[in-house]
Amino acid sequence: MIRLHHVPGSRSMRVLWLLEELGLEYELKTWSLTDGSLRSPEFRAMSPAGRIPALEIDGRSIFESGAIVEYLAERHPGAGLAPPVGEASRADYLEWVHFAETQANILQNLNFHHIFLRPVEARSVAMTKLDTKRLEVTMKALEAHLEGRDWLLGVFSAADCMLGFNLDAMFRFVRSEGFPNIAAYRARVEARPAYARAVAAGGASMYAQDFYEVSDG
Ligand SMILES: N[C@@H](CCC(=O)N[C@@H](CS)C(=O)NCC(=O)O)C(=O)O
Repeated sequence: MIRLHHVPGSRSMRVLWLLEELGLEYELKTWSLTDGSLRSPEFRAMSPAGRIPALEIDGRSIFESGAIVEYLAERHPGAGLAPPVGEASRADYLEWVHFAETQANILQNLNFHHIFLRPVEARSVAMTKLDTKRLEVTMKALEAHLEGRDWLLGVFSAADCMLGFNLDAMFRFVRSEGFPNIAAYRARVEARPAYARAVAAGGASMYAQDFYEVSDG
């Protein structure tokens, strides 16, 4: 039995998408980010920081989306979604798996700045501008890396499941002009049948606006 602990539009989408790419059977248990249930002993037994996702698999639970994605890809070597240990492209793969989380942390900050933090007066324009700049730096790096590549490693890999999750958020905080390679990459992600199945099963984006301007306060 594989059970994914999930919140729509959250990092559990990475795992859900990879489960679909691998053609595995799974159950979804959906939680809320706002009702306090992630702080419950039941959930913290699976994910000690009270964060989504957690995956029940092989008689235990695993937390941290990157760890889960790496574990699943390695558990199914025949799918070819992770370069084997010792192969040259393994370092590239690990870099992009972890880069995705660096970028997701900035996106998470921007979600707080623009959407979640209450009261609104508690939001900081300076921090919002700083995080928007920091996001732009990661997007420029990604844009340059995708030049001449369809996927992060050239061929599709589990690193794309890690980074592909971020795509829904990126252009809500930084305008898409100047990022044609990222826009084309996003179209390739959305055209994958497994991605479409994951979105259908897991619920769509949490964003109510296409773009969030940085207000001058
Ligand atoms: N590095 C962790 C981050 C997990 C994380 O922050 N998840 C968010 C949802 S995308 C969450 O559970 N937030 C609840 C909270 O911060 O209380 C991972 O990749 O799994």
